[in-house]
Amino acid sequence: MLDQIEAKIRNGERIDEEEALYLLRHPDLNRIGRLANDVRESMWGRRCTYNINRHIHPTNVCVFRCTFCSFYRRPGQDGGYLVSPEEAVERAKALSDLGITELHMVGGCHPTAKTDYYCSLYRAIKEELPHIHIKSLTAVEVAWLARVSKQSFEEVLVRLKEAGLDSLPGGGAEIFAQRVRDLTCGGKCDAEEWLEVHRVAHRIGIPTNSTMLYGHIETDEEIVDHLSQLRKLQDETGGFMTFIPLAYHPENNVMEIEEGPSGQRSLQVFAVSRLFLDNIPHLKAYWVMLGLEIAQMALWYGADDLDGTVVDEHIYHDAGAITPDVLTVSDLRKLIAEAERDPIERDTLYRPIVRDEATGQILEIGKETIAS
Ligand code: V47
Repeated sequence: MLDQIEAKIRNGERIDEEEALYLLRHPDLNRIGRLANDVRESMWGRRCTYNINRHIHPTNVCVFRCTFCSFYRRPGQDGGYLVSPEEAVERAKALSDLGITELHMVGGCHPTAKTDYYCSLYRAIKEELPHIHIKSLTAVEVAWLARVSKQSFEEVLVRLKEAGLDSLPGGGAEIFAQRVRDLTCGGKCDAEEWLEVHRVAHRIGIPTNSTMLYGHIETDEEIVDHLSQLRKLQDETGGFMTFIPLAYHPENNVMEIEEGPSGQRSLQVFAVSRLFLDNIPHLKAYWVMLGLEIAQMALWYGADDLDGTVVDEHIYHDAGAITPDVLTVSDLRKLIAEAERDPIERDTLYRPIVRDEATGQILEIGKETIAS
């Protein structure tokens, strides 16, 4: 069967769910990786993009109790916070001389922070730093805002976009299967709502990312079902820029799983994702979760992008990630070059960025998204 699947892929034909499942379970990881790498190279050659970004978590207070989450505080619990727009601007400004092009802002579903709060946050940031791309709010947070603000997804997203929101990150997707959601994140938005938020975002011109949290209680079938639902929506809208498999981190939470996924499993998930998601242009290796070594290897198993310089990340570091909490641009470039790939800085929309080597100032942002 592997020969047949390989022939199909080399012919440019789409593989189906059963074939993806077969690849996910096949012991010959290197052959599957080779195939994924050939697909990746046919799209991107030797290029590996990265971006210069910073994370801000506007709040860690959350009404939901996801068992894998080590980051949230219950409403009223010690240690909970809600960042003011002024504080967010100060934090972003403190790092803007490092050349960041993107702010990645996600957090908890706060009981009282409504759409207005996020609009003020984005307006304050854009007023001081108009060139910064704001990638913010997972679909779960958008669905929550719609609920507490008593607005439709579209109303919420239109207002946020007018205030400065540029794109949505891919978080909150976890695993779409309701069995897993009931056991890990019951109550928060389900697959249908997650997909609907992204569908609406795409329709009104907000590009988005997609993720999958793997390596905990999910089955292989549930992984393939997750990929399949993303592929279907992408066929419909074309609005996903990238897919990011997120490796589960086991510490400081109530999920009774002692270990995250092995390196072998992570590389197989990357390779199958590249082969199955033939309509999502980019596959991102998020080094914070994968660890630097597996992230570097993933560049040979389908990934074409390494995120990012990432300062001040808490969701995974609170869950026990032992990766550094910042990589400099030269660290990132070295990691990519050591893997025999060509490092290219990009903005959030995957447009190549050219900088003055001496000053670090941006000289040019490519007009076109890096396209296959
Ligand atoms: O949805 C939470 C995950 C996600 C744990 O779009 C955990 O560019 C592992 O989606 N172990 C949020 N994962 C982060 C996210 C993301 C990250 C980087 C880039 C982008 C992008 C998006 O973090 C959550 C959840 O799936 N998460 N807890 C944990 N213990």
